[in-house]
Amino acid sequence: MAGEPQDDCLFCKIVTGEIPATIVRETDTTVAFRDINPQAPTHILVIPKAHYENAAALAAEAPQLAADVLAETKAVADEEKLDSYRLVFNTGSGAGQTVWHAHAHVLGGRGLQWPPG
Ligand code: D5M
Repeated sequence: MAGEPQDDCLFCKIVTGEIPATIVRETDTTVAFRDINPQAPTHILVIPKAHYENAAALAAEAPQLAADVLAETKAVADEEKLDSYRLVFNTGSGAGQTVWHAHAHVLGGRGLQWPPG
């Protein structure tokens, strides 16, 4: 069922604490933690606790939860004192998505090029 935890999902296991992560913020519906392979001085992932395979599924099936994730990206940016930052939702393997649990990348702390690759 939509939103149910998946046994084989890495980020569901971070939500339950089964896999450790450096958690920086948590709300009733979201968790934010440092990316294990940072691409910028600040690189934090914000995820919904409920399992949706990517941003498209999250937006379609749980729009309020998508809004919660977006609000938490702003809270993370404030805590990290980022004036400028980039939000990335890799959606689909062709866009580089490798973990099939919706997540927003919050990237900042250095100049960022545009367009992205
Ligand atoms: O991004 C998936 C991201 O997830 C990628 O930047 C690495 C990160 N990752 C993978 N495993 C972990 C753990 N265990 N902790 C923290 N971060 C992790 P994607 O957009 O799917 O390519």
